[in-house]
Amino acid sequence: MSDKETISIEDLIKKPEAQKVISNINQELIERRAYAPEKCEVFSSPYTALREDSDYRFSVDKEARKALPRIIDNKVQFVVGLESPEESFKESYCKKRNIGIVFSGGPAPGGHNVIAGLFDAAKQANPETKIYGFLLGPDGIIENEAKELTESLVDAYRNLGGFGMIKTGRTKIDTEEKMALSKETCKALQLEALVIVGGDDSNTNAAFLAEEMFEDGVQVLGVPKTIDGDIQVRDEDGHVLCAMSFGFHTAARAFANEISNLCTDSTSDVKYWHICKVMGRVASHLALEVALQTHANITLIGEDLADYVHKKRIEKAEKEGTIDHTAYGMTLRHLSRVLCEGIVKRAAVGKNYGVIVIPEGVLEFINEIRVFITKLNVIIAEYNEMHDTDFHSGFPLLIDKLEYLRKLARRSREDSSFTIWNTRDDDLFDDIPAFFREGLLTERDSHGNFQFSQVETDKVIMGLVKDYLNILKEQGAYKIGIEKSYYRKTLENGGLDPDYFGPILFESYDDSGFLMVKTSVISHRRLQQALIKEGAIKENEGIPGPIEKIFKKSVPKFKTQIHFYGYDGRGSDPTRFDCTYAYNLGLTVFSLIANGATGQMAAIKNLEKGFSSWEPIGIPIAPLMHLEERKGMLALVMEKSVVDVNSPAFKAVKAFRDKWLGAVPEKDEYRRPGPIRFAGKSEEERPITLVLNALGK
Ligand code: FBP
Repeated sequence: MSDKETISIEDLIKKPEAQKVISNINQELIERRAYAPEKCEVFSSPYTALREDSDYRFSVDKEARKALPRIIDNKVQFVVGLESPEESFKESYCKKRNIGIVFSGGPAPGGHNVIAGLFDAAKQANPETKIYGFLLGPDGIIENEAKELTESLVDAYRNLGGFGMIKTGRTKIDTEEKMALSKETCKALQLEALVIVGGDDSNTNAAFLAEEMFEDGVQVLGVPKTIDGDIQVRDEDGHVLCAMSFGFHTAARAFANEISNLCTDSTSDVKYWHICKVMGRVASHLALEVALQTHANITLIGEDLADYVHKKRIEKAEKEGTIDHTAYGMTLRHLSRVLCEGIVKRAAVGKNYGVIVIPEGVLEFINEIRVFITKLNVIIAEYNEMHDTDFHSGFPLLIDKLEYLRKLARRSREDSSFTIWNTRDDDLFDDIPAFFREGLLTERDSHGNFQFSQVETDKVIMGLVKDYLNILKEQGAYKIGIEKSYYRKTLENGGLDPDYFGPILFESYDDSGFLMVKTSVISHRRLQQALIKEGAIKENEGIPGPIEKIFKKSVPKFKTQIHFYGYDGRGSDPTRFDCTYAYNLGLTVFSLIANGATGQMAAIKNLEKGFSSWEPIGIPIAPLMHLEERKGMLALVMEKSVVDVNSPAFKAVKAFRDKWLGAVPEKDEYRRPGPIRFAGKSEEERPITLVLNALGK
């Protein structure tokens, strides 16, 4: 095409076809916005009521009873449909209300549907009802930064990921001043109810606000949100009330899609180990689901490492009449050995590549690291309390922070009652690579949590793995197995007799598919010596070309590519499961509000079963609280749920460990979940973890 025939860019972008492809309103967006999630059966009734069920029992922490007396005796409530209630009920159900809603903590796919469900139910009950969205998380409540949510705004975000409509933040309403300001905001907006969509810390906040505003008549409700999947509620008798928070399925599916693509690339390019760190601040639920979705070669589960018991050490200690505390839980060194074992086994069948999934919070489950994190949490919190500047402003550089720790270690030598940081701690800390020390000293979030996403966990673990693989290489234990047919062909093509050289070169020159070069042959020189010793070549004679080729092929290079899956999956558009789940949570929360509940968390019981079995409920938050270390002190927080190593889902992953490692000549057993599809039959119904846990009961 000549220049004269080219149309100007201005004219090009005016063309309707060009506008269509450039527009940010694409077909996927149109379909998502138009999709109406199914409603649980109870919501087909014009009204809903709450039925209390005292059969679900909780063991209540006495501190929680003391701190939350007004809501501690709340019961589990089931939402039930009502066709034609009394007039007085209708009046109170349908009265005009002002309701506030806030997102708190990290984004989770489905959040906009919680708003949409609440909005639809509230407007259906009374079109005059106003829903206010607090901006930028709890700060919006404290500073009264809110906007009234309109139909067009809600419609623009239906079934879409992120928390873009009102944004989010991590501030905790944890001081009298912040609490007073929050109360003022609720008063100024004449709120009847406040909905907090958040994780364990945010639901903890919801409980304290519910208690505080009980007398003012402001109802406060929580909604279980977090991609980490660590809000799972059971009662004391093990009945599952909330199997999973919303957002988990989407994030896991997004990570799994990416990781399964790496499995494909890895088996094609056959030169990299892909190291995939996946989010989940502490619990390894996401890693577990990714393992089930992808069958990656190795998946670490933090809770499993903590559960490890070194039997030999225990037996030895028993014989000596002592207790070996170090025998419980896996050390970082041991973990690196376990990984190396898998890598070496795959290499032996010619697979010097693969995919490893590492949960973001895995270090929390490694004893020695956990101790450092806890100690440093206390040190940082104490410093912040005693000084005008916070620890990180006081010591902006690593070198200053280390000097402060050294000072503490010196103090421990002079004062035996000072035990938080002693010389041994300081020495052990010194042995850790600088980047990791910096990571461990990183700023805590507003809830006092250690920020695992800021630490290069993978680098720490893989550093140790690389070091040990080098040792194994020197010992001749880490080698790439050579396919026997390839070996034969190479030697025959070079005019050499494979059966003559085979026993000289290989560990056992039998009929197996893969041959391992002898462990003693660890270098070119050693190979030459072995050939001379066996009379295959003369002194000073070079190594025959085909033998050299085979030897080179057997020497592994350990090459890695590091990936982090977190923010990307967190920002994905929700799966159909999360769209439906979150929308029904929104409907549930309105039902709780309209029926006067407070201090409850909306949930859907039977999430692990088919949609027709889903039951919207309210779970009392206060009885779920227990004491946990935060900012160096014990604080009441909602209990996080970690992976249960006795759960069917975990046991399934364990049972398939060897198979998925794929240390066999055959093809790897990878599973391809495919991308998140919103429509169509191929979209799976719910997380595999839930399916297996339900089937295993
Ligand atoms: P929530 O518990 O608030 O849902 O956040 C979870 C999470 O996505 C973790 O997986 C991750 O460790 C953390 O947030 C990252 O925090 P940030 O967004 O502050 O970097």
